[in-house]
Amino acid sequence: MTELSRTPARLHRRTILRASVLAGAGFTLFAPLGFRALARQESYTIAFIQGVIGDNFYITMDCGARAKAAEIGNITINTQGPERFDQTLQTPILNAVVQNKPNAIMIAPNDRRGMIAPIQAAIDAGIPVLCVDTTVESDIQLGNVSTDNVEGGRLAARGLAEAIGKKGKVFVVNVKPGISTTDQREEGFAEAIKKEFPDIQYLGQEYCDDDANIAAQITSARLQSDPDLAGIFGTNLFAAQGAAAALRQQGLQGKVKLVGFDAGPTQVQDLRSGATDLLIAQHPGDIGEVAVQLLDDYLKNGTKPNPKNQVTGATIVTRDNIDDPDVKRYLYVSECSAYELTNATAVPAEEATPSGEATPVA
Ligand code: T6T
Repeated sequence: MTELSRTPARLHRRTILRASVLAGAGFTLFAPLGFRALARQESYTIAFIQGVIGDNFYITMDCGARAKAAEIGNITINTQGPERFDQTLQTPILNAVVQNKPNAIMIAPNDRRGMIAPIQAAIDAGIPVLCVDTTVESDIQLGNVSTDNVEGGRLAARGLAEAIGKKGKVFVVNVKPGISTTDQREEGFAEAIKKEFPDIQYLGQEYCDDDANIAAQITSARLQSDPDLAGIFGTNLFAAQGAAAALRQQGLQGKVKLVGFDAGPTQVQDLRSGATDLLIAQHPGDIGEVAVQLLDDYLKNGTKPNPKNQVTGATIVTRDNIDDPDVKRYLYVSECSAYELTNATAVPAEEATPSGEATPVA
């Protein structure tokens, strides 16, 4: 198994240390709004706004959040999300959530710039906002918990390069410009191909708007225009699922190699059947668990996430390791009865990829 590292004991110690330093400095006087409100309250509500509903990645994250909330006790998680990955659909959902005055919001913003103003409005209304998975190009949020997506893109490049014998044409099916995570995966992929694989020609990316049907159309068109295509990287669940469907339809599964980000049920089937060669499973349940823990620390003690940017792991899934229990536990679920609390922690983002190099841990 290969993972992006996770060694958080130090992080936890730092958090505790910070809390006690603040307490010694008479911190109740200057306690943030969320904390003051909560000191007198026995239970509270966290609103979780997903990037899109019905996506196994966010379903699994929700299960992690709920499992952690149940473990801590007296926390209600209210979950909702837009029908499509679209800031014009997510903004009114966030606005309505703010009207209901939850104690905190965890959100996967649909656009790195477009969601800044709606998030600022929530903060102005006195509600702390933590970004999960995706983020905004701003410092206003309480913190960020996500996969190291640039590194994930590099891992995808290396996996695909191995699969195609380190030579030939490759192409990326991406989601939509402005989504922080998938933009970063493509950046990491492009960078690693350019730096490490001189005999691979990167043909660039096309966007599927988070729609597997469009991803299939894009892939089919590309197979027509470049019949010597060697490999494809699908940057998320729907991009990869659509690319696999196109390869199957054209009888090219196993001939044109496919690496997909995420590990939804259909992607797992595609891996088992040979339409996909490698998956990079994020740990969305861990993201949900860590997010709820960070919000609990903040609401109860006024302790802000420290550092502000924290990352959880990712696991490379192949046909050879998919039934290994340490890998299987990261395949995404469809319902929370299949989810087990991992008591996950995160690492500081800056420690996850020292000097921009890969840090996979066996
Ligand atoms: O890949 C995940 C998530 O990390 C990304 O931000 C959007 O797409 C997914 O939800 C998978 O569909």
